[in-house]
Amino acid sequence: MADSGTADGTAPDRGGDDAETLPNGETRRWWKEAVVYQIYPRSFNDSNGDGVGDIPGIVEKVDYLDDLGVDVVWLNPVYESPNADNGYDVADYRAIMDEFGTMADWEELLAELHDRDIRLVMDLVVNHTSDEHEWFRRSRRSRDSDYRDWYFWREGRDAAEVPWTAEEGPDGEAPPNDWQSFFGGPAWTYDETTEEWYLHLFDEKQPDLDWSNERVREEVFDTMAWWLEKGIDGFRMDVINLVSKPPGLPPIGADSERDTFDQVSEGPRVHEYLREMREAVLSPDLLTVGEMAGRSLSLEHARRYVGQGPDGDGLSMLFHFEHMHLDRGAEPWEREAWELPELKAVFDKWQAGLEGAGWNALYLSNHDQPRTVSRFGDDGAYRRESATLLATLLHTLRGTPYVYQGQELGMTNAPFASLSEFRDVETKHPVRRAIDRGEIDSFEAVADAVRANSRDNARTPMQWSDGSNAGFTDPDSEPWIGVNPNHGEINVAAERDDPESVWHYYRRLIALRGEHDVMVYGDYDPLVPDHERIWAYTRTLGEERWLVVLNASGEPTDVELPVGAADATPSVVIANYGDGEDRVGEAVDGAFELRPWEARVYEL
Ligand code: TEU
Ligand code: CA
Repeated sequence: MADSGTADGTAPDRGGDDAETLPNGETRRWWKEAVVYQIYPRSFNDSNGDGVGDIPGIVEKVDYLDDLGVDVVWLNPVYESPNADNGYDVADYRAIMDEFGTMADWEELLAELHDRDIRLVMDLVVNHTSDEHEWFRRSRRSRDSDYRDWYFWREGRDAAEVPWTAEEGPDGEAPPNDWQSFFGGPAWTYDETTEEWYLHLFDEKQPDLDWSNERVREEVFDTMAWWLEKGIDGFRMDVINLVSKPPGLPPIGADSERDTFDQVSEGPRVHEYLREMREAVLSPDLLTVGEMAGRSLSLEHARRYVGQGPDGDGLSMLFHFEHMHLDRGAEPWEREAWELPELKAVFDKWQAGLEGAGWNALYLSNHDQPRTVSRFGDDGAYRRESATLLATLLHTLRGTPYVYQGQELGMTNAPFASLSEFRDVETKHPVRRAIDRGEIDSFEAVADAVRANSRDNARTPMQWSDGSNAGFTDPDSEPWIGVNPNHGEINVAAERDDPESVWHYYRRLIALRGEHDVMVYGDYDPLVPDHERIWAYTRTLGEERWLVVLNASGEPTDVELPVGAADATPSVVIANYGDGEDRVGEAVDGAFELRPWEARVYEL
């Protein structure tokens, strides 16, 4: 891998583009070979005992990241913010949030990471700002403010003439259209100063920027250039597929199957804006990952987002949400049943769909999602086995794996006992609203589903030790959100001492990626797609061929795989039962049995 910068925070050389081509036509890139570790700073490590994680706290753990072996850190927003949505409401793009530290702390973090060849990717949150951002403050002042058209201001509609209504706002007046905020309620808030409404797809403290205004785009690109100048290695782009609103902001309409996400994602100018961004500030040596929110992203749009040719937008990779929607209903208290073949089909579709066209970002969890092992595995009897099986999946698909803090320990969902224990707007607001409107009886009536869905599962503090507050903050301090009571068993200290732990298994997988091109670049070919328990596939690069076999169930399961192995008794690369030693010399070209949640990777 290329040198990743110097101790003074200088960016790695982005030089000319003479990237190597692999036997199957893939272009070698550092960000394809990397494993990304996502840090949610508020919940990672608190250095000063105020109960809130911070940047000096991350600096204290840089050696931890180095030991784990990750190549990149993606930092959730650390910019100045009133924290209506934990930093996703930015008040100043060029300043660090007081609670998290200073710009000098951030610079130290960058230098310490680069010193260990770990790169830093920052979150770019530019679909909206905070309502406390200077641009919005000015925009709000008068209808003829210079900043008025940086946001969406519209007059209300006559409530008697439109089918939608809102509780807030003057009598007889309805919002400009029927769009709904993703955090519940209308996507519009009435502002008395100028007697108009402004658009916010998320919280009312997150007004949407109007990207059709050229000055907005220039300001965004300048901000990006400013951070690149400081030496960062890329951006994770928050809901970047929502930045082009359809002209006229058309209502969705009553009988439609569409929701607000469908109405605003992949808008008419989104690719134009991203190509402009590419021209202005991006380069193929940066890691750029677009978050493509919603469930309606097509492969056709996806290929354009990550296309590296002149017609592509040039992003390195994207986050789609298809697997994240399998078990979730439309509301935080709604759940859907799902079967393994559906989950496999989502991955098969995206593995094949971007082949030759772009690169996948692979994730099973992040700060917006429940914990991986609780959701796709078994966080009870087979926690270790299922967490390591899911780790095997994450690292052996084609794409760049993203590990969310605590996932490397097999951290689980949390047993939130009442609505007051949640902190997230996406959980609290819609549930309160539904209770007030009589749509649900009480929190208790929907507790299981809300607990299973909530983003707060991912936001409980990182479990460093079995001590009080899990070592996240001082023993006497009050963490901003409760610590999961299972930290006595699940924590960094205990798992580092146990060679069989989830942590050690992650560490081995991460190291393996650095050693085997086939694991990174190899072609992906699914086997037994309809099998209800077994997930199996091969990866092929030139002469090299790997077989991955996963029993994604708590039952011992027989399988016969059509692998056509040249060598019937291949070697085991990695396995989650005793390192697979008991399987050496065992044939894979006939029927064989896997134990509950067993994962094996063979070199054929
Ligand atoms: O997320 C966008 C998004 O689609 C989620 O909020 C979505 O509601 C959730 O994944 C489904 O459970 C991004 C950020 O990651 C999130 O933290 C922010 O709240 C949001 O944008 C607004 O900036
Ligand atoms: Ca702190």
